Amino acid sequence: MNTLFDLTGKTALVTGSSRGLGYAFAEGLAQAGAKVILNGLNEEMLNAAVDRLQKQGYQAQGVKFDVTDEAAVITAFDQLSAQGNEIDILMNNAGIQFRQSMVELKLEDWQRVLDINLTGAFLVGREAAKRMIRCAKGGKIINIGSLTSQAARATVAPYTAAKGGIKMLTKSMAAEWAEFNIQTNAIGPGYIVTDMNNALVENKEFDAWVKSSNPSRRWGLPGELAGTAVYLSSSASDYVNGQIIYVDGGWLAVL
Ligand code: NAP
Ligand code: GCO
Repeated sequence: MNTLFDLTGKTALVTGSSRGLGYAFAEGLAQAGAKVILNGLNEEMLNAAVDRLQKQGYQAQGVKFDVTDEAAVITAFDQLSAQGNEIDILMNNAGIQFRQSMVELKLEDWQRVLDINLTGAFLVGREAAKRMIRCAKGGKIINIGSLTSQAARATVAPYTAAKGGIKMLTKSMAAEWAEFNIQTNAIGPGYIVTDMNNALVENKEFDAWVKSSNPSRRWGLPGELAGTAVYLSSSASDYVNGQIIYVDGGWLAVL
């Protein structure tokens, strides 16, 4: 049983892992034995994140690219491959939030959220799958959804549309790539304390709503999602495909 969750010898790319959930995912996969490739846009934050993991003795390196930039995604995978880093595990985690009522929402803001949160997962997932298929070693792809993959909240329409798309893109990836021994699943985090939600945590009414709306009566912490990431990255989930696992304190389970 203890080898079932062992990621020794695996190389994992986690997009958007300079901070927040992505960093927690990368740390968890590293603790399970994987070599982790971190990613982000802010080079200083990315290097600091890599440094923190290396100081803990983990195999970690950074690759800066914008998940919406098709050419940059391809170049990043080519560079990683040239270094001998074929990706066994991909976590499509990079994402942004934009909160505004739809009637006031500008098309450019709608598009930016969809580009990063949904199209970015397609672009990076496609590149990873192409190479996993070519290497014929199989692989694991984990997309990061949200409670909004299942239920909507007012003022976050582009984010909700993108995360609903992530759930269905996950099923599409499973439909097309399972035969190549690639398992594609998603994680749907509840309300977690990260930079994305700082304003919400500090808002007394919103904080009270989060605590009253989920039976665990609290926000989640990034490290509480790492175990699910390790499970979906490991042999323990070799017959799991197209699923979304909500790590939400029970939020979606109750009325
Ligand atoms: P966060 O703290 O704001 O971190 C976002 C990360 O994404 C950063 O590392 C950022 O890089 C990176 N990023 C943003 N745009 C990018 C791009 N175009 N290309 C590459 N990297 C990019 O967010 P978070 O809370 O950790 O969220 C991470 C993921 O979990 C997102 O997909 C989010 O939708 C999802 N999620 C979060 C929660 C929650 O409660 N926090 C719940 C459900 C789902 P830089 O640091 O360089 O800007
Ligand atoms: C918001 C939050 C949510 C959470 C998460 C919940 O504005 O409601 O940012 O979107 O981050 O996605 O699962």
